[in-house]
Amino acid sequence: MSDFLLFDSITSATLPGLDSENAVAPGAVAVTGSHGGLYPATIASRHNLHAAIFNDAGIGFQNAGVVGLEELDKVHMAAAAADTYSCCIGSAEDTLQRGVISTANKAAQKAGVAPGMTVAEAAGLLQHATSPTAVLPGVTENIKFRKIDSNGARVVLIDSASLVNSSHIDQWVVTGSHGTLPGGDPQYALKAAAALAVFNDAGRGLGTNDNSRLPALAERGIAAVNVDFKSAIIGNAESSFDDGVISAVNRVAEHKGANCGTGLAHWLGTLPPPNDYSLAQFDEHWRAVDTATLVFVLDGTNVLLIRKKRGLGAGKINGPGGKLESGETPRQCAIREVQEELAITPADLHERGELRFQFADGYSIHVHVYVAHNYSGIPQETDEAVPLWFPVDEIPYGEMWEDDQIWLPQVLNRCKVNGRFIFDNDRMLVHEVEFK
Ligand code: 6OG
Repeated sequence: MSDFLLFDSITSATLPGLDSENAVAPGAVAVTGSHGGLYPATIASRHNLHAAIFNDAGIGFQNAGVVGLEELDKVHMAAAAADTYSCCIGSAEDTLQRGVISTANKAAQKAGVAPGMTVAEAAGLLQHATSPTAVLPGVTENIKFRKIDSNGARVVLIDSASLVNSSHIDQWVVTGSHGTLPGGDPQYALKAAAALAVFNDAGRGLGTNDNSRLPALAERGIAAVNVDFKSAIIGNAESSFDDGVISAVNRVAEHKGANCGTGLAHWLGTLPPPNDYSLAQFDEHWRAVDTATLVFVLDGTNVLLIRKKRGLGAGKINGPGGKLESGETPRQCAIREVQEELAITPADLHERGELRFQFADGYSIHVHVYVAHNYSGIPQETDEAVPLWFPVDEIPYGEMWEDDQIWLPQVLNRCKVNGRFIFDNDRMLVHEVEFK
């Protein structure tokens, strides 16, 4: 039993009394496997620890492995860091047993902590350090997105791997975290089955090879690489993406052409982009491959649909409509398509919103929806479609695209729809729909 609180990662500091920002742990000295950057230091402060010991992660680019210690001096919290070559980053136990101090902040120095001292000795001294006088302001942990120009791939940038969640399945995830397994346990390599993951090599100290996330992720089929701690700021995913140079690769990444010494962003730009199942991709940069229309002709309580003979969704029941021709407005396209597919001309045409569809294979279509309250002519079968009338409360949704049941009832009820959908072939994966 140790007198100290041991956290393989300070991000999982959830001991009783320590799991809320207002909790007080008087005299509690934490020995952690985390690097001593800003985010871990802030968490230590906000859990009201008395003092803390981190791993210096090789100190690295812009001293990122120990900048948190200086920050903690602002609130007079004593903190020190162990030399990454003396113990395994990510293991609190090993840090306590084998760690040797490389860096101590002013408050820790006042308590007698000095470089060269064992972590065990330093932790004992820190119990008698003066108490912090305040708590550091919270840092908002960053999750950002980047698009790579050369292949259109979307990259998720997450400063701390502890924030990876199920929304990152199949994504490319660049983290600022060290590439060692917290607690040496392979199940903590990554919290979601990303398609690709990036870590910081944190100085390549002890445990880097034995306790690496990279082989653990290869077992799960996930391509993973580390970036050199001298090229990128540990704890900062943006820095890894912008400046990181690859320093270690797992076998899945190697198959995908990853090489030590290559810039991370350059390598990512050579890969086919991942499937993107996140609605965040419908941002101002999203452009559909095709623009198209859908028209629902109403006659009293009946709606005119078609059995589609060709084109996208052939065999399904849908409204008439189709892709815009060059120079055409959506309204002109809507009228022309109904004329071509059913030999009638729709009238009293009302715009009823827009639908954006992204398919997993990269195809996308932006559809303008119309309702027509009148028409001239008699609907006829053509090369493209078979006309079918249905009462509006008996629409055969089972034979239609999966999204229709979500928005068509409201559209026929005079609402305007704004919808975003991600499809994998015929299967709707994600959707978001608003009505006005
Ligand atoms: P042509 O291949 O006929 O243009 N469309 C969809 N309609 C619904 N209701 N749901 C979808 O979910 C759709 N994707 C495409 C728009 C394509 C036609 O197919 C419609 C156009 O009317 C994925 O030229």
